[in-house]
Amino acid sequence: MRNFLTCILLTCLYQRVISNLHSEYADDLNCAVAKRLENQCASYCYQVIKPFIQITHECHQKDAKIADLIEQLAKYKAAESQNKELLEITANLVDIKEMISEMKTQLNKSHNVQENEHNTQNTLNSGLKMIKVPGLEVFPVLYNNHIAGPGWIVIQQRLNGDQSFYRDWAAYREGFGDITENGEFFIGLEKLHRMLSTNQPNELYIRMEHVNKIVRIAHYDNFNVGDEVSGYKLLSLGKHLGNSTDALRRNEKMKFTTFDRDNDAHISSNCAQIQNDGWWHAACSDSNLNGIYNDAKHCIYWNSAKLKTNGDCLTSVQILIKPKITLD
Ligand SMILES: [Ca+2]
Repeated sequence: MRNFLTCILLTCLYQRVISNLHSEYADDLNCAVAKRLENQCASYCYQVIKPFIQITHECHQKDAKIADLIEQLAKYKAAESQNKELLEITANLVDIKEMISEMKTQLNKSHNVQENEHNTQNTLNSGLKMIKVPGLEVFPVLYNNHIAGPGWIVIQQRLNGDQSFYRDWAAYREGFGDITENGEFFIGLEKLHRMLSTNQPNELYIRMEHVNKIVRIAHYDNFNVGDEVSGYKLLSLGKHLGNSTDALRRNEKMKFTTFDRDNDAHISSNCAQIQNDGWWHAACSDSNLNGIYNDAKHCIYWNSAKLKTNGDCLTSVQILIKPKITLD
């Protein structure tokens, strides 16, 4: 810029000198001298103005670039503004999602309270009721308040031999038979597992009537069964109560075995095939509540098969469960 101003100043000074020369000596100079001076002046001016012309061109280019940059900056600012709006919208969506999640939780709690109230009403009477447990659709269960008091659900019943209990794995998993007060049935291992999968322990109550009319009770205070992956393992029984022997203890921690699914501890045989049932066999069992009704060899019994006599065969069995009520 300093050079440019210097050039302008020199140009102006030169023009002034020439002008003075013209005014003072114009009459004395001839045309040739005037022409030469004019040419010299033009040449000199061009040399001085040339960089200015180049700088002017570069300035125009830079002005165009600056204009582009200003335009881009405006676009960036607009985009930044949009990003801020999107971030605010996203944050609002997260808040809304959390609110919906909280509302769902509250709704589920309310639903569970209503369900528990409904179930509590159900337990007051015997008979068939519909229940809902997590992971399964609604299904019927048989309540019985005559055998051991209110609130008990019958999970297995043998009364007359109408139903075969020598069934495969799928049948024991799903359940089978006639779920009525006078029917024979097994509720199914999957339903049993789900019903027992609560925050509180469950009791197991087995009522057994012998051929000689004697009634025995096997009562356990912490009955639990695992899922299918575990082989519906008999996880726990708890303390044994009642006037029977503790003939199920041997089966604790055992998986369920059917004639087509050998999960027992018998190395060379399938206990379900030996005893004609489906059960939590060890190698094998001291009980056979799913055995053949009124069969001389494989009748339904409780106690060691070696000690079994005809009087030990059972004419009826009811296996019941109920959530354990604690005073804690
Ligand atoms: Ca085996």
